[in-house]
Formats: sequence, structure tokens, C-alpha cells
Amino acid sequence: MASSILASVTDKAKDMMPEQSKKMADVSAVTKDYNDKSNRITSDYGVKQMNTDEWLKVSNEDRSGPMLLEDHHGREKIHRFDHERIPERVVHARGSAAFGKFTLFESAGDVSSAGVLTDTSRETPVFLRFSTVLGSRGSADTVRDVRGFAVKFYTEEGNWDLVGNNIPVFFIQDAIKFPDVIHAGKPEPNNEVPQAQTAHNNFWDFQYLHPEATHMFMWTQSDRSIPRSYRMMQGFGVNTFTLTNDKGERSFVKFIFTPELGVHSFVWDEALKIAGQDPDFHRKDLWEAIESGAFPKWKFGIQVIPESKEDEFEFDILDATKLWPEELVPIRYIGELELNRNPDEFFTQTEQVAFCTSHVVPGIGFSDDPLLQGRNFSYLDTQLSRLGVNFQELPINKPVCPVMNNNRDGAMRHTITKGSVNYWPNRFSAVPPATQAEGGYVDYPQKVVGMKARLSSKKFKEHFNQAELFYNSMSEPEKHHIISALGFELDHCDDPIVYERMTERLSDIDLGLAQSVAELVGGKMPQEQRRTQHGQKAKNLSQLDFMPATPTIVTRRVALIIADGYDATAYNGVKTALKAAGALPFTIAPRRSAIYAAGESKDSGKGVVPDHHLEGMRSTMFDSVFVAGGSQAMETLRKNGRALHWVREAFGHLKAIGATGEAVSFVKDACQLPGVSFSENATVVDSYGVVTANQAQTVSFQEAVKMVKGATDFL
Ligand code: HDD
Repeated sequence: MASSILASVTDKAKDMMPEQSKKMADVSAVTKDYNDKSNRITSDYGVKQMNTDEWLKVSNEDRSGPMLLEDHHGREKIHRFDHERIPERVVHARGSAAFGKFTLFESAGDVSSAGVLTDTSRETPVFLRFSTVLGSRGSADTVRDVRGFAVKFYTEEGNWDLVGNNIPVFFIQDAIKFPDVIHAGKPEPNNEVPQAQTAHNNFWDFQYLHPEATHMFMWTQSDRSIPRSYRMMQGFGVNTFTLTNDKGERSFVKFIFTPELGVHSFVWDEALKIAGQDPDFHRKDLWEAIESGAFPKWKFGIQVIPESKEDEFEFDILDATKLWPEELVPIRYIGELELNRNPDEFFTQTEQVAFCTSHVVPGIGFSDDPLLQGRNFSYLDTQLSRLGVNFQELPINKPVCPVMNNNRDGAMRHTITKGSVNYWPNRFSAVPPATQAEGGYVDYPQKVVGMKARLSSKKFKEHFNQAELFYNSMSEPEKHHIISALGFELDHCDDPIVYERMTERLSDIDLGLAQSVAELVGGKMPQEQRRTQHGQKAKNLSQLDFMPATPTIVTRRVALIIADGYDATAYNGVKTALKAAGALPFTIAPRRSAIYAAGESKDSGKGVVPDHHLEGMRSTMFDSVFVAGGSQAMETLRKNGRALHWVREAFGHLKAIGATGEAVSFVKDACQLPGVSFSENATVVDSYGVVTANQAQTVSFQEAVKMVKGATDFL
């Protein structure tokens, strides 16, 4: 992918590289550089090898004879390869991660004693892993799925793992249902089909049979589950945690990250195509943004409910299928998370990072949320099978503060602990547990009363109010997208009992929604609204509520289409302006060899070498398209089916399109819009997101990229 363009910005990134954090220093200490020429290839036990290409054999120059078992180097090489794989994560197998830092601009000392939430002078190193949920490690990035948003904060008091998603609620209320919901979503057991898709009978069968999943599936059918970039989605801790302050007072809390760039999504057709055209789209997007110095940032916020108000809500605040509407519990933004460094090695960092919801630090604790409590068991357990008992000693997982206890031995123990005792108390009492004043973790003295029973509170039984709240809060285009998404998914279910029941379920939310989906997918037409609607809306559920105050085109990918005889003034003007604004312009042409501008001779030895040709890189890879004019160029492009399809597809995906001079009518014809006229002299965005001008109107084109991408992703 256009490494030439990125190379030019990489130096800038290096200049901006933050000072080495405590965690990076830690990781660097065990990092070796394969390209260090002073090293020679050795065996694993350190002996330099003279030949690593041919097995030791009984052979001569005429005949290659049998291989010898005595070749330790040969055997070691094959043996190490045979054992390279570890089990992939049972969920969230596909992921990408980066290092960064967390800073606070406001202390939350009134509600928590945690250093990471109170000390505004600190820079806490973090490692954030994004993921999809259902697909295997090699599946595509842009599938319709929930995205994981797991943050490891290497705090001075130990690691705090906040293992969240980009959707604030979950499918189930009780952790005991987790194997069922995941089995239902993963490929079906008889033929292992489909990969990384919820569009199949089992998933939707489960959804119907679990009314508690209704709220969450409305989110997964919205544009939130097809984010444009990991950098453009929110992160939510989802579960209800607790905070305790220095006075010992406890509150309930939810954690939220909101991206600086706004919340943006693909349109579904685009996501589907990219899954085939570039399965690593999100992975590359994150990597390249960081390499180019465009460090992604999120505001970090908390929603806090004092313990005394726990019962004041119509929903149970410990129910993970419910969010806390911001009208009832405002978000207090207190910090910022920035990602600024790519990992050095995928396996040892992104793959071996192990998050546990049970990793909390003093001042942060758990609630009785039954999903969270089950998670606290599951994550530790899964790391044992994935990585082994000493997983916390791996460099990426090791805390930056001292670790000392009597947990010993086990497979692959790294730390050497000196001393003649390994139990507590002992005759030396050398390492006594810390007091509270010394930073010891205080278990909140919570009063608990109840019977031992497989029950949950009454409020856990209401499942549709927030599903309706979410749907009501969508803009019309977003509602339309939800209908199409459900239409797609249920179309892939061939068992009528599945899609008929599901359309029935939708009438628990909204009859119009149910009927629109039923019309698409067939089966019985729902006739009645099955529940009395409350008609309410809430803010910040629609993505439109997240347009940044100052829209930006930084890191947006813009295709500049040219052909021989193109208008060099328009092309150069737009390219320069885009670069200056931090966008990534890519030149696309019918071939990837020099293209000559109008009046430029092929013998001049000049010409522009495009980054890609029209077949090599499709419109789906870009946020916006600009076609420079030039009569000869347009004549060529008009005869090129791929060029016409390129522009038309970009238009269909609601992208900002710019055209100057002769390209205006080319764009108009490519889009084939009867009755729509684009003004040839427009200096503002046309109602369809097309900017046209007789000459290069670079400023208005940039505005178009910013505005149109943000606003019309949803149309
Ligand atoms: Fe989970 C991984 C997020 C419920 C059991 N989960 C995992 C990851 C994320 C989440 C982001 C990937 C971490 C990484 O990048 O390594 N999970 C969630 C959220 C949930 C949730 C937001 C609901 C609030 N999870 C959940 C439940 C259970 C699990 C109820 C089991 C009872 N999750 C796991 C796991 C995984 C995991 C099996 C697989 C790999 C891993 O833990 O490290 O233990």
C-alpha cells in the first residue's frame, strides 16, 4: 500500500515519538533486532551455524543420500516450526494492537482513590488491542461484528485491564450463557460455515430465544458494527464496575472512550467488498496512521452512580444489556488515551497480550453484575490454556511495578526469586502484605443478603425499552440501514421458523421496522405492535451526534484519477492541498507506469507514476475521489468500464467526489443520475456530495471530503 507516501511522513512520526515510557523500556530490554548485522544465525543453544539451508546427509556431489538424525540444527528448525502455533483466542481471535499513553486532565479523586484516575501529572503506558469477535485469526476485518476494545493500563499500582467493546451493551445478562451465545454465532458445528458472520440460522435462532439479546442485536445491525476505522469508534467497558474513594465511599461506574475523529462507518456494500479486496483494511489503517504520526486519540469518560442511588432507575444498573442514558447519568470526560507506537512483533505482543477483567487496581472494583463476575473467572482461565500458568511474566503482560509473592514454578517460569522460604507467614517475615496506607488493595466491605438461588432481580426481565430507545434515536438513514442489515442477515437464514420468529420479535420494538424487514425477507407479515411504545429518544446513540466540532480530513484516503492528457494544474493543486491538510492522496490511472499531462511529451522522460492502476485498487479503498479534467484523458476514461464503475461505485457509497473541467460531465455520466444536475461552477458541495468546478476549487473540495464523509456515510 503506497509506501512511498507513507515513507515521507514516517520521519515526522519518528520526531513525534514520545519519550520511552516505563513499559517500553521494559519491553525494549528483551527485544533483539534481527537486522543487527553483528549477529550470526545460531542454534537455540547459541552455537553459530555455517549452513542453515541443507540437512546433514550421507551424500556426495553425484548423489544426495539419506538425511542424518544427528543433525540437531535441522531437527531443531523443523521442531520449532512444528510447534509455532498456540490456540487462537476462543473469541476475539482476530485483532490488532498498539502502544500508547493515558493522561488525565481532571482528577476523579472525589469518587476513586486509583492513582490512574486521580494523578493528573501521570502518563500511564497502555497497550490497546482491537478485535472482531466471531472470526478466526485470519478472517476479514470489515465483517459485520462487534469490535473489541481492550486496554491494558500499566499503572504504578499494577495492571488495570479494561476489556470492552465498541457497543455499550451485551447480548446476555448472565455469564453462564456465554458459551451458548458464542456457539450460536460461530460457524455451525456440522460444516463450520459461515466464517465471521452472524448471517445464519443458529445466530438468529438464539437471538429470538433470548429476548434479552434484543437491545444488543439492534446495535449490531446498525452502522456501529461496520466501523470505517478502529480509530473512529467508541469504546465501552460495558459492565458496571465500582469506584471507591479515600473515604471508603463506593459508587457504580461505567467507562467510555470517545474518538477525537468522530464515529464513522462504512456502508454495508463497501464493507462487504473490502472484506474480499483487502481483508486487513482495519489493521493497515491503524498501523499506517500511527506510522505517519497521526496518532489516534480518545476522550476517556466515566458515568458515576453513587451507591445510595442504585435502585432509582427503571432498569437494573447491574444488567449489561442496558446502557445508562446520558440524560440520566451524564458522562464526565476526565482523560485522554493516545496510541503512538506500533508493536515490534505481532506474536509476542498482540497475540500474547492477555487481558483479565479481574485485573483491577486499588480504587477500582467489581459490582455484582452477573456477566462481569463470570468474566472474572473466564479470562484468567482462558489465558492458562492459551499461554500457560506463567503468562503474566511475558514481557507484554508484565506490570511495570514490582511483583512479589509465593506463586512459584510452573511451566516456563522466568523470574528467579531468591530466598529460603516460599510461604507466608514465615520465620523471616521479610515480605509482609501491604497495609492500606502502603497501597494494599482494599476489598470493599459490601453487605450481602439473599438466598442461594439461580435467580436475578425483577428488573432483569424487561428487554425491549432500550431496544426501542436506540431505534427511536436513530436518524432516518440509520434506521434504513438497520432495516437493510436485518434484511441481509435474515435473508441468509433458510429456516422459516428463524426469520418468521425474528420479524415477530421486531414488532416488540417497532411495527414499522418489523413490517419493512418482513417485506424484504418473506414469511408472515407482522400485524400488531406487540408492546406499548414509550416513544423516547436519547442523545449520543446516533452516530450523527459524534461529528467532531472541527471536521478533519487527516488520514482520509483520496483517489486522484488521471489518464494521459490530464489537467496538471487541477491535479497538482488538489494533491498539494490535500497533503497540506493531512489527507493521503493516491494517484490512480489506467496503468501503473508514467502518465503524461496535456501538452507533456512522452519523450520528456517526465510524467507521473501512479500509485495504483484502476484494476489494482478499487474505489472501496478510498474515502473520496477526485477526477482531474483534460479532454484526452476523459475520452480515454469514458471508454474504460472500470473507470466508469470506479466513479459510480464511489458515488453509490456516498463518497465526496470532486471533478474539474471536462471531468465534470464524465462524473455526471458515470453516476448516471437522471434528473440530477451538477453545477459546473459549484464552489460549494452539491446536494449529492459532488463538488464540481471549471477550475481546481481545492478548498471547497476539501470541505466536501470533510463534510460529506462525516454526514452522508449514513444516507
Ligand atoms: Fe470477553 C476475550 C470483550 C463478555 C470470555 N472479550 C474478549 C476480548 C474482548 C472481550 C475485547 C478480547 C481481549 C483481547 O484482545 O485479548 N467480553 C467482552 C465484553 C463482554 C464480554 C465487552 C461483555 C461485557 N467474555 C464475556 C463473557 C465471557 C467472556 C460473558 C465468559 C463468561 N472473552 C472471554 C474469553 C476471552 C474473551 C473467552 C477470549 C480470549 C481472552 O478472553 O483472552 O475469556
